[in-house]
Amino acid sequence: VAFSKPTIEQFFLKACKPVNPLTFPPTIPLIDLSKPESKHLLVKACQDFGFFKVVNHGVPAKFINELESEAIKFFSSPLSVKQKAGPPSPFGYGSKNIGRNGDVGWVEYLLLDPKPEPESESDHRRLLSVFQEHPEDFRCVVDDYVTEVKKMACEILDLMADELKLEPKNVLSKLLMDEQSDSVFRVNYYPPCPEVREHEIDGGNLIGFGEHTDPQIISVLRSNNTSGLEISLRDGRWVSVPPDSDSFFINVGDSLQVMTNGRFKSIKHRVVANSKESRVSMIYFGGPPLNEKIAPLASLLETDEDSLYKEFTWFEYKNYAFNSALSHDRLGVFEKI
Ligand code: GA4
Repeated sequence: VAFSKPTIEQFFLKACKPVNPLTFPPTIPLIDLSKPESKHLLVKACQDFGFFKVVNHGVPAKFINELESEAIKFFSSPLSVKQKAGPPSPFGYGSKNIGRNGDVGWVEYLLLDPKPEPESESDHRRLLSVFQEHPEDFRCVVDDYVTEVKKMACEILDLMADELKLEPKNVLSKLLMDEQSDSVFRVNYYPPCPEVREHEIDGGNLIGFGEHTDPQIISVLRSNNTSGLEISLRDGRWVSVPPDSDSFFINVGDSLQVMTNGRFKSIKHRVVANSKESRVSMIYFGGPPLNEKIAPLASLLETDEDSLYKEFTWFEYKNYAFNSALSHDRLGVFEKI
């Protein structure tokens, strides 16, 4: 075959072919909840990214602002006061140490039970006693916020189920609505980044919260206007998510990835604390009851399509997750070979 040298024009055309501007940087999918027809976009976002932003969400600004100001009040109090609300196992105040497997981040946080059980009441009294003046007010502010955010999470799960033609329609949301639903609420405070050069990543960014996927079904995040959140694309690139305090960010958890037999992706994300401003975020992690079997929904499987995953309950998965390091590829262990 004769080798024909490309002309200089052809060479440049090829070499300078612009990268598709949609792929870099990708635009974060935007879902307008006031338009129910956006359920198609919502499912597409779960398949392509496992992540999207929600506007017209219906959560009253009053609840959001009250929670944010209570959080700032708490995190601004003396360390000795905050420590009275610790340790964060399972609920309470934590600082720098994340989980029980040696992970650290430039972060302080509160882990809260979205619906405290009578048995955990003493834990809660200890936690609330920190809010010396009005402990019950703090609980009310959390309750108001969580109720609304949970409602939104269920609405989103119902839209997904509708678009995927799942039966019954509430097959996903009923897991969060269940009395026994094992959900968590987290408030994070990332103090302004001091001039410390340990725990550095990527030449200069301090890690606030290391890379991980969320083990539950769905996570609903809201932050103030300080940047820091990054999502990982499938090719390994990290993309910074522009903060938007008026919107919510949703991500697919490991359990939803399994329930959709891998159609939806549970997204790897992290927080870098490279800012001079403090970042405050609040996340509702919607999980199923502990005894719930996490398996692909039968109606989603094509004829002859097998589950990609071994059988397990949320209790088993959660146990495994909580005994693993933050960045561990937890779902990998449950994949069929
Ligand atoms: C990530 C999602 C939630 O924040 C969380 C986290 C939990 C914790 O902070 O204790 C874990 C982490 C999260 C997954 C792996 C384990 C457990 C820290 C960690 C190293 C509350 C959750 O449910 O899982």
